[in-house]
Amino acid sequence: MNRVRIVTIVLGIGAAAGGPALDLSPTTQILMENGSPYYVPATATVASGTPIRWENPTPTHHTVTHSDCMKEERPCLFDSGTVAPGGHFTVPGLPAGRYPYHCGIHPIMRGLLVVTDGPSTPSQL
Ligand SMILES: [Cu+2]
Repeated sequence: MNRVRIVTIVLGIGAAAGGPALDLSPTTQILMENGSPYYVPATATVASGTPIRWENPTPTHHTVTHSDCMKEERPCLFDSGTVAPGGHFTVPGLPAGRYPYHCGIHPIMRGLLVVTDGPSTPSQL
């Protein structure tokens, strides 16, 4: 009986910490870093409709801001606002296209999101 109780507790901790059970979704993850290349991977390729999630494990505030949208006369499709240390920002999925983005606080931080047609396109080969 004690063993059963211990297993239950361990599983509970895993779920609360956001363990592997939450990673089953096809969300693409991009990490922010304080050094080059700043966004990892700097160029991420995802299928349209796949959510993209940026994680900020750094001790610094950052943003994920769609670039060049104003001058190309198309709407800016995402702007995270300030993402605090330990925070994250998720875009629920985008139409196919190329989306350069940057950090509004540190303009040297630049990344590129390439969204391909169709859900079956491999994201990494
Ligand atoms: Cu930044």
